[in-house]
Formats: sequence, structure tokens, C-alpha cells
Amino acid sequence: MTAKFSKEEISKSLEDLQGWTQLDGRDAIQKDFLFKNFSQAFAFMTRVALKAEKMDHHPEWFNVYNKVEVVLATHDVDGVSDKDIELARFMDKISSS
Ligand code: H2B
Repeated sequence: MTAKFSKEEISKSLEDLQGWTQLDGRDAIQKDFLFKNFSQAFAFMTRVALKAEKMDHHPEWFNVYNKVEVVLATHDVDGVSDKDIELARFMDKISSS
């Protein structure tokens, strides 16, 4: 069973991620990704979608052209868990290579 992280645990976990912050008023983390164009943004989303299906853990996101706004939360615990941190780390990894 996935455990819900405390605010302190979330802050600690975000230290080795790039540019993720906690949402105001909701237990979730967020980051806006910017790409060169829509094609790059959509390629990113496709790779994340495959990972999300494998993990059975899915992002909330919004895309316009080269921008992908991502919110990660674990609905089963109504907060943030290690699954969100793992997916965030994957997103950082594939978007900075
Ligand atoms: N994604 C996210 N972000 N949080 C969840 O709690 C979650 C999920 N639960 N994807 C999964 C699917 C669950 O609903 C299914 C039934 O396993």
C-alpha cells in the first residue's frame, strides 16, 4: 500500500528534483515543462504515458503548443506518495536529455 507523504517528506523529496513545487491549497506537486515546439511536448507526453501505464499511476496535465503543465498526486491517498516522486523523477530525466 502506498503511504501518504507529510509536507516535510514532500519538501525533502523535492530537493533532488528540478523545479517541482507543492501546490497551494492541495496536497500535490506541480511543474511546468517548456519544449521547443508541440512535437517535442507531445513526444514527452507519449513517453510519460507509457511509463504511467506501466506504473498504473497517471499525471494530471494540460498542454498547449510547447508547454505541458503537470500536477502529480496520488488519488488513493488524497496526497503525495513515492509514486509521484518516481514519476516526477522520470519526467525530469527524459526532459533534460
Ligand atoms: N493515478 C494517480 N495519479 N493516482 C491514483 O491513485 C491512481 C492513478 N490510481 N492511476 C490508480 C490509477 C487506480 O485508480 C487504479 C484502479 O489502479
